Amino acid sequence: MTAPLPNDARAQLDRLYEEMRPKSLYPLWEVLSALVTPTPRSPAQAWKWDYASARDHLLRAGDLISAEQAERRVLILENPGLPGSSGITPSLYAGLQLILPGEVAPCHRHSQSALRFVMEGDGAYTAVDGEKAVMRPFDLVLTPNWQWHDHGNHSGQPMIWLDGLDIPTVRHFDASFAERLEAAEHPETVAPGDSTRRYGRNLRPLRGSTADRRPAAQPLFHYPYAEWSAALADLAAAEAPDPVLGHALEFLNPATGGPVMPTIAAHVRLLPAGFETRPRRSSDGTIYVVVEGRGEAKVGDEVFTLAERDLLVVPSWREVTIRADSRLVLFGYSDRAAQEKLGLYREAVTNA
Ligand code: GTQ
Repeated sequence: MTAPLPNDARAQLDRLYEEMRPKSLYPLWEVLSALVTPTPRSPAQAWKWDYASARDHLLRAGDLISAEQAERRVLILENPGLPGSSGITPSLYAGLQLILPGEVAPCHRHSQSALRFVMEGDGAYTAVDGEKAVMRPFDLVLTPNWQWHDHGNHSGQPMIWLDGLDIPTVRHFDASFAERLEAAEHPETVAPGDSTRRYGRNLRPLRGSTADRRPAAQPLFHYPYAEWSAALADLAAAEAPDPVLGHALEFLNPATGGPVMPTIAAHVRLLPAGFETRPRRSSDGTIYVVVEGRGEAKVGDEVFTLAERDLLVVPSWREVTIRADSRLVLFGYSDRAAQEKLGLYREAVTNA
């Protein structure tokens, strides 16, 4: 509502609202401007989690509860602007998962899609439909929706990774289904690394091959650090960085040429030492992991220093500038995959 009402009309309207309330009827004109905003007004806050501190708390939980007891032993990174939601943005979830040597996080599947980004440790695995991906630092591993997955650790060290899921999106649609496999571990269906060998180099099994075992729409689920970091470094050696993004590459689903999963897109960026991005906004609130280096992110009016393994969330449409004090490598994921399908995605570069 724009113009104020005469007092008697106001009083009569208030009486009308009171009478309507028990009938679950409400006046749009009182809330329209908050519902249909000219630009996004995310309740989420920009926030940074210091890895060392989160890790201490996670290891303490590791002394108190086993992965098997917990089903998933994870500390949720909940956005302080979204209390009680378990969301890091209104649409996405993030958590830090710990698997100790000898442990298994039991096999289950659910309608939520998940990615794992390894923070530390070497040699634990995620098995997807019985195929193990052996995980090394900064590898990306997917568990697309409704695929059986268990995690285990036969290495000698604790393993911690970031879980990124579309839990709030699935909740929004009231479309959550989940089930547990009776056995803790899915029987091995194929040798570890099978789908990376078949699909990981821009090739696929010749049609009709019985080895074409993965779902056609989601053949690849392991994107090793060794490969993506080499691609990014080659790019950085060959050309100048994009002024807005730096050197940036998106992880692809080879079946579609699009984002890695239906709801979630993931990418990596390399900012050379001394480089500063131009200010940018986008409608996809984004979660970042600092893979390498030091720098600073300015998000709206807030400044966050960035150090290795820090975790940062930038809400939708908050202006962000990133400065690299040394060579800075970032991993990021967002709901851009879903927004693009829905015709919602937008971005804007501010002229500095
Ligand atoms: O590993 O399947 O952080 O189902 C939250 C829910 C991890 C998992 C989470 C999950 C998982």
